[in-house]
Amino acid sequence: LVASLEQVDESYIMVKPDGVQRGFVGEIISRFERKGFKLKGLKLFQCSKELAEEHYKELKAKPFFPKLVDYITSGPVVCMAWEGVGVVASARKLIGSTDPLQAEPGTIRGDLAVQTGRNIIHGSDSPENGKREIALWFNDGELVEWNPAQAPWLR
Ligand code: 3AN
Repeated sequence: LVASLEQVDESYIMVKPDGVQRGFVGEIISRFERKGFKLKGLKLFQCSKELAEEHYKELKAKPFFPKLVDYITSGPVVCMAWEGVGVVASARKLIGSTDPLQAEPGTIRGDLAVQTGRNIIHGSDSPENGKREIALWFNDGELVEWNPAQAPWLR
């Protein structure tokens, strides 16, 4: 299998407060499951201002930074760690462009969102940031190593 020789990555995926409030948690999880990635961590979480600022520290100088922090802390988010071959790049395709009006139909943002400042989901932009963000949002013990191929009830 060619795929088994390729890099297994991790991506930090987060349903933002508007995605939670609009009831898209199940649909978003489903899209990643159906694609074939493996869930390693999952929690509903109220993010502090400090954590939001750390997560988005590369955007600190942007004029929209304070609004971005207010948005992400405005209600609970759903934090997810997904693992798989090419998961970072693939997740960004599933998610679609940052501006939902530019996102293709069939993508999460293309199907479900309108505004950049309310774009319902986050996905890591590089494998390095995937690792950094998962370590930032999850504590030790909240991530599970498991093998979906072990399905004793099918034997
Ligand atoms: P993405 O989330 O697609 O990786 P980034 O990393 O460029 O996009 O931006 C991070 C987040 O900052 C976006 N998800 C969005 O919530 C917010 N953002 C980016 N650009 C703008 C903007 N022009 N106005 C308001 N919020 C923005």
